[in-house]
Amino acid sequence: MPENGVYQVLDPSGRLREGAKPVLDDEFVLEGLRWMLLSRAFDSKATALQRQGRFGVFSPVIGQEASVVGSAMAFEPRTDWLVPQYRELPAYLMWGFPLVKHILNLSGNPVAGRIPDDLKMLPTQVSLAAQLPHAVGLAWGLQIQGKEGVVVTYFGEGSSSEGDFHESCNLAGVTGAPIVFFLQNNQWAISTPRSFQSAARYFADRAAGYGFPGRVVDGNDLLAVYEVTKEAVDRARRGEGPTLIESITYRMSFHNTTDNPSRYQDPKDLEEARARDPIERIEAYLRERGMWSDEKAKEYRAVAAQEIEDALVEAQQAPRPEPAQIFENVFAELTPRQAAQRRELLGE
Ligand SMILES: Cc1ncc(C[n+]2csc(CCOP(=O)(O)OP(=O)(O)O)c2C)c(N)n1
Repeated sequence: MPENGVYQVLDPSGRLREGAKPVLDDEFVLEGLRWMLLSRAFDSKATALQRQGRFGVFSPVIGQEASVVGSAMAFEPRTDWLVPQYRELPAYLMWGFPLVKHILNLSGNPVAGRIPDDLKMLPTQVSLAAQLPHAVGLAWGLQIQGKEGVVVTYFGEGSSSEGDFHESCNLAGVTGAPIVFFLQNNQWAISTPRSFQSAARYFADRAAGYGFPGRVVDGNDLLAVYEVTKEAVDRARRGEGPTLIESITYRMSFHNTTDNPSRYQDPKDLEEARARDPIERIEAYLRERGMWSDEKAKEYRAVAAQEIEDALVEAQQAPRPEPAQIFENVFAELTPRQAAQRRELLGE
């Protein structure tokens, strides 16, 4: 159901758009909503802990939960690779990264960020778009080795102005690598608005220049995001190459905990975005189908809060890291300069 070229299944009030037939069964949608609620609850708790000085800087997902969860649901974490940016917490969890490790990492534990060897995901990437060449290399490597698996890489519309984006899409197009480029257009790159990022009508239109399809989806519509991503995953699995998905959403909170959007954001925009809240939309849809109620909403929120509480307690009991562990998991072998720094730290 394209709405001005933007694929939608649900309208902002959660009603099925005319002619739309959802492909996800209710249990699967409920599971998606569970992840979305966990993500929202974690962002709120983590913000409080950051303000108390217990967590370091982080970027919340608030407003983008359908975009992250709906897309992640279309992959198979046992065979597919996740190459994230830094605003996709529910996807890390869906791939199996433990919440307790995420908490430890936010608390400054340098060892906790190590990705367990059995998970097919790369660490978060703060240097914008630097994950994209790695993602393409990974996908091309799978293709060359004849291994199963599709790669998904997440990035923002701001990151798509980096040269790495162009080079990665170009190489992926030429090689036909099994990859889904998932661009989250949340309208902001810190304080830079979308209009300053590109004169193109849609970021997804750029895909034509690389020789593969681009799709535009309402990123606040869980069902639409899932469908569009699933199609792209299926294409890649069939060996038909990459897809660029532009998921149109809105960053409903600060860029990260050091940012104050009231200095540059029109409050009306935020108000409008709140009326399109992805969680309320999918709750309304499920309610209409008799699958959601005030009691269920309370129950799911309580379960999410408990899961976070349990992970926080477990994190508190974890052994404190040793200062020299900051040198671990950076390079296989320390550079001479790092080795010297390590000796200095240890007083050797
Ligand atoms: C190469 C590089 N340049 C600049 C920055 C500083 N920076 C961090 S986040 C950010 C905005 C990113 O916007 P976008 O890609 O749209 O993702 P979002 O944070 O909105 O999810 C910038 C400019 C950086 N981290 N890396």
